Amino acid sequence: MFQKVLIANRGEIALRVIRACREMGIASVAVHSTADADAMHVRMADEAICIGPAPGPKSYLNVAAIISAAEITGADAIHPGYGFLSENEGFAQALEDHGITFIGPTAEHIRVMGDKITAKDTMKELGVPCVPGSDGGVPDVEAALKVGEEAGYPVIVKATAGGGGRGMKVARSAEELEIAFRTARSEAKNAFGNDEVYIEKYLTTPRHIEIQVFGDGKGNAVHLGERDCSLQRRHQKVFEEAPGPAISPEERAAIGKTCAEAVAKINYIGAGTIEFLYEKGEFYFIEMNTRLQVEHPVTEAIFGVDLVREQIRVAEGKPLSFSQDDLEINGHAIEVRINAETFPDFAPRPGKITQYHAPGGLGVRMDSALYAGYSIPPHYDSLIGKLIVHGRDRPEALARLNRALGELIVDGVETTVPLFHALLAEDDVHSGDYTIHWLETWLERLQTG
Ligand code: MV4
Repeated sequence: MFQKVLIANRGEIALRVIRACREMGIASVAVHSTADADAMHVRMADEAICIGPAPGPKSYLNVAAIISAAEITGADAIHPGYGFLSENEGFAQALEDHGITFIGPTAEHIRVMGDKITAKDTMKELGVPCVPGSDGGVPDVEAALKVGEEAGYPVIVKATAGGGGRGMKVARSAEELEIAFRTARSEAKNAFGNDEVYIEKYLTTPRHIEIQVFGDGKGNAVHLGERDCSLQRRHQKVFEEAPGPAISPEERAAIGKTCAEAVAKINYIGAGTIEFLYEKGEFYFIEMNTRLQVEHPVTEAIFGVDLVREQIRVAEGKPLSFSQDDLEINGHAIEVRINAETFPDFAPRPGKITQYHAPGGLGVRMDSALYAGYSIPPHYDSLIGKLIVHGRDRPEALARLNRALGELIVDGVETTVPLFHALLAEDDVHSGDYTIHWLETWLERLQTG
């Protein structure tokens, strides 16, 4: 049992973890930068400790300062939230070395999945369907052209140290591939200090479907279905839902089973997300995220489980509180990410919140660390809240989203709420008929009139 958990994060996700701790009778420690002294997570935690100046690398990414804070406050474990140190192998290892529990997977699993080639090799070995392409890293242009020839164009060159859309180049012909290969290499060298790249067949019209998995670290694992996160801009998701409107119960059961068995086999512990491209009825693995994701609440809504509580339980060495057979989907959930940004150009707009009112009522959850009088600092990402709605079916969830957006008041800064009102006026959003390219194409059309 943990007596005290330190949360190495800020904003809404820090509140999310503090809430789970409180329900479990565990004391919480907030850490914060000097810019966040007045932040809600500092107020809501049982204790708070300043770990450094405003810039992320000096505070929320400062491993030594965070471990010192855990030692000073006597925390047994650290929850990393998402972003920051959540998928940092060195941090997980450092905690292990200091006898502090990392609430997440092992350093080894973070390492394997962080390198996209070893992740894909591992998944292939475990029977998870992958995108056809090179067998591991591609050493030179000649080898690249051979892969292009065999897979057929278009292909995509990806950096093994990349992920989340960083370090990718599409090539539509052998001529383009020569250039794409060289640029991808040199950009990867510059960005990640690792120039290894691999090549895949480029899928032109896929959906982004991700499977939520959960392991106990002792060879048992379950899946909690999929989320459809196809509506995104520049690799930033804006609208996520569960279940996926394009996925049948049979497809869900089959890919879910494959994923749960895969992570069980490697003794995976905690929450994980296996990302796929989905096209013409087939799933193709692309990456695995070894953290709790921003959009986890849509899965919580339809399954009625607390994923952070389960993360803490398995980190304590306890079993999951449910089995696969206990997990049944109830209705439909949608999350929209509300950013302090202009619409339609998405320029960040930090500033002082003069009024704030969260929507409520049946099937509405607002995860946010905002309050009236709070000043959004300019140093961090612009997510200021997640609105999650749950209904008996997709049309009910969409109607509830529209209603809840109408109740939300955020004054003092611009937000992306107008984006969601505009999206809710689109037939394609109501039919669920979109690919990963829909949103950017739609935004281009908006901008050019
Ligand atoms: C792809 C792809 C098409 N074919 N791989 C982008 C993020 C990274 N996780 C993988 N990405 C893609 N990989 C193949 N073989 C298209 C994308 C992609 C994408 C994927 C998911 C969500 C949004 C996307 C937007 C552009 C490209």
